[in-house]
Amino acid sequence: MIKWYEAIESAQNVKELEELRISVFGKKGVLAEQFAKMKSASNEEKGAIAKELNIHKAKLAQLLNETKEVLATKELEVAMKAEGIDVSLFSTKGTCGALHPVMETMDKIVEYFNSMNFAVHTGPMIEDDFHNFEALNLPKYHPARDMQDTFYFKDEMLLRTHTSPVQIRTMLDTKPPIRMIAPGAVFRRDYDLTHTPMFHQVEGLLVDVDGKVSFANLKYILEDFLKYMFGEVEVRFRPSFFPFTEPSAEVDISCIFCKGKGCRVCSKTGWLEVLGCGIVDPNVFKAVGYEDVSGYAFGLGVERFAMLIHHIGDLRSLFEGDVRLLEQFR
Ligand code: 2NM
Repeated sequence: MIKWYEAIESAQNVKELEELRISVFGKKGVLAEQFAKMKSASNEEKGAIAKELNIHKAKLAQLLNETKEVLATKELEVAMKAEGIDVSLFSTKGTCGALHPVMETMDKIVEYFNSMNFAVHTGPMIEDDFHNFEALNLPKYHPARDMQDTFYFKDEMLLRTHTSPVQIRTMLDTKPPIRMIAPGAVFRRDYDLTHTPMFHQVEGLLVDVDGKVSFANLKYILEDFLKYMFGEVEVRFRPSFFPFTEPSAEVDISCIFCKGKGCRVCSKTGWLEVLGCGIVDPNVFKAVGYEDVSGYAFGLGVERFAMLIHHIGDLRSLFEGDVRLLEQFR
């Protein structure tokens, strides 16, 4: 019997111990065997053997339980060390999102015009013909409508091709004076190296009630804005045409890559086109019922600004949703 005590005491793990338990207490175990032998003993001996065996039985059971507790605790500790998480450990590399460069650029543009007391207005992306075209001095069959390729639904509903319908809605809702910008997504049927069917614009509108809002006012704020966005650049205004403004201009900055010397980005011209603007056409004010007012308006593409600011060569990389682009802007 002594050897079983020793075996239990020297067991290395719970599994080994369980095998020993079966060898001692099992149906064909040592105790069962000893109790069976007892049957052939004399009646006088039986009592003494039974007493001794029962003492062994109780002692072995206690030893098994105690040993099991010790071994199980040891095994748990080992498992916890191996599988556990050290919550006090500092993380060296984590995954983390980032603000998309287009949105970051939009925020910076909005921040500038907020500082100049322009309110932010938004409106629906699904628009009707009146707000997107008619009120903007683009009557049906006007050749200028060909300037945009439009996504149409039925019943003259469409995806807005610019954020100007927000200006129209704001003018219809509120009395002048107005100082507002409309940032948001716009949609055109166009897809190539420099065009995506969805992109973002910020358009601005200022309307005043007395005196004339001048082109000089417009020129001042846009020059100030472009220097805020791009640093010390030259700004030039080129006469242009938009149905909703008269006179109209396109605005260039001196190339921020070659400082105006001429390079691939500016097609050797030394200039980068960044804005469109003008004095609001009287027909636009007529469409919203405004009288005796004057104003200026402007519009820009946010993706183009983001690409210039961050030296992003391919417009489409802004729309692929690849985290490797965003990781560079964390
Ligand atoms: C541009 C260029 C010039 C413009 C005009 C208006 C409105 F609604 F007031 F007539 N909103 N935006 C405008 C003018 C937009 O984007 C290149």
